[in-house]
Amino acid sequence: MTHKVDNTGEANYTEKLKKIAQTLLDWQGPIVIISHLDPDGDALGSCLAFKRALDSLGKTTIFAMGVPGYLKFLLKDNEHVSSLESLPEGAMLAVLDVDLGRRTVGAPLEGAAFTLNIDHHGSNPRIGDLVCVEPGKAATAQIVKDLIELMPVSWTADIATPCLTGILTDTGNFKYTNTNASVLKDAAELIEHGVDYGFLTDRLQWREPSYFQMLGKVMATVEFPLDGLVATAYVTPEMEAEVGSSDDDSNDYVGLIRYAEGTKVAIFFKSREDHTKISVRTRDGVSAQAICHALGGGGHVAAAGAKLDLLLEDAKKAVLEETKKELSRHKLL
Ligand SMILES: [Mn+2]
Repeated sequence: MTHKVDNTGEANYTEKLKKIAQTLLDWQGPIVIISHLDPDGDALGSCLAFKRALDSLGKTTIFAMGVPGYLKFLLKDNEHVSSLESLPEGAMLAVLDVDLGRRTVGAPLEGAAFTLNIDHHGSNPRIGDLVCVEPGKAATAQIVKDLIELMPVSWTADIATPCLTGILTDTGNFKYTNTNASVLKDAAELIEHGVDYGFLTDRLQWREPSYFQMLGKVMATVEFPLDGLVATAYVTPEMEAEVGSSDDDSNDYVGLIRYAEGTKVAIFFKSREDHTKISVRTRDGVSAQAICHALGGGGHVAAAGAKLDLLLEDAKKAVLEETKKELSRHKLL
């Protein structure tokens, strides 16, 4: 991979996107499209809209992602491969919704003739030949929409649907505080491009019946430590084995417990054999990013995550310690 850092900045977002659009239009080789570990609706939606737009221009694209079951309905046959062993000769590598770092999956970064990175995470280190990071956007799919509009692409429902999926996912169906007028305007325009909105929002909520059995078990673990300012819940492999539930990150338990009245921080622990993953949600300026960054993870102010090389009980202690610091910083404790 190239270790070039794109220092041209975000001074002019549209100029940067125009440069990306022209580079894509001029590119004659294959374009490999990948995203992050545990892909969500924005990872898939951004990549798929980007791919379909480029395909409509006659470009050769390869989309590599291990798509979780609940999102597979968005894909057509033979539209993706789960992963690539190596990049084809002369390929551009397009990395969406994540930086060119350790959480990138789908294909190796080595051997790319050119690297393109489009993302909305402020913590992105801007590595790559051409990088557009716009933290002001609620979803990478919004950036992809702006990019598509700078290319001679005719919008279709097939392109607009995954694009809107990314926006829906990263705004929690327009519930999170990152929902603003530009998000709703982009969504409205995508619906005008033919998205079957009623179908899409319904279908995106479908979960396997085992999810609802697991929900009961997870909710039985809820606790409210640190003077009730924090809501926690967890899942263990034993609980999953009992209901035969799959681990595909579709289970937004943290999104449910974050609505416990009086809480500023919600933390969900996913216990694994030799590590624990956490998802953190916050409100009122308390930073999930600060909590997770201190633990080796990252994300946004209101939503972040980390992977800790600790078992559940030790992970709980470590995370609550960082949470306590962050709450103290805001004079809430
Ligand atoms: Mn995203």
